[in-house]
Amino acid sequence: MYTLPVLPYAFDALEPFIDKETMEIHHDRHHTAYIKNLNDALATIEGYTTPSIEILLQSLGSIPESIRTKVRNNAGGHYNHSLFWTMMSAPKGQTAQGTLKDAIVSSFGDVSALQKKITEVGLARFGSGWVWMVVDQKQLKVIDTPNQDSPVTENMKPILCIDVWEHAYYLKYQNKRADYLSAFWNVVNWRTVETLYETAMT
Ligand code: MN3
Repeated sequence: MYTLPVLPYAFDALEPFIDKETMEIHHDRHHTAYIKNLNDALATIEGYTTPSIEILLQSLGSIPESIRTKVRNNAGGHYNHSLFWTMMSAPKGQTAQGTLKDAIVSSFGDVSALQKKITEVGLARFGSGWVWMVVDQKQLKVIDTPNQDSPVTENMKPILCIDVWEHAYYLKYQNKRADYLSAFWNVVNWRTVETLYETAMT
């Protein structure tokens, strides 16, 4: 059984950039629904013991075909949102530091060039999905995925993610995904991103 992680801050902690109502609905209803659907689907496999969510996402081929799409969508939904909550924190004017900053400079030029690239990729994602910074073969890359697909399935290591489904921003930003993406940089928890980077490189 997979369970809903506790949000590591209050629903209103990200105001005014991400509003309280969006956070409450997104965490308590959307994320809860992915977990329920995932548990329900896996409960139909007799004697199945749930592995870590990462292992599940890397072994979707072993899931019975009749429920594989449901498991893929909802396991991705659970993993992606669990990571996304840790990606944000109350606005404190943080920026990237240390070995992560050095890697960003060498891969993208500087932090603002990285942010511009992530924004472009996030805007170009047609329909629902995610934009990511991942470590792939020890290299930093910016990628996007459709729906709830997760880079973990492709053995990449996500270190930063932004949900670009409309449910992540519609109440406050309506159709203006660009404004949401620009506001997001105020609430990035760069300390989390740095820790994920260091772990991914070891
Ligand atoms: Mn979402």
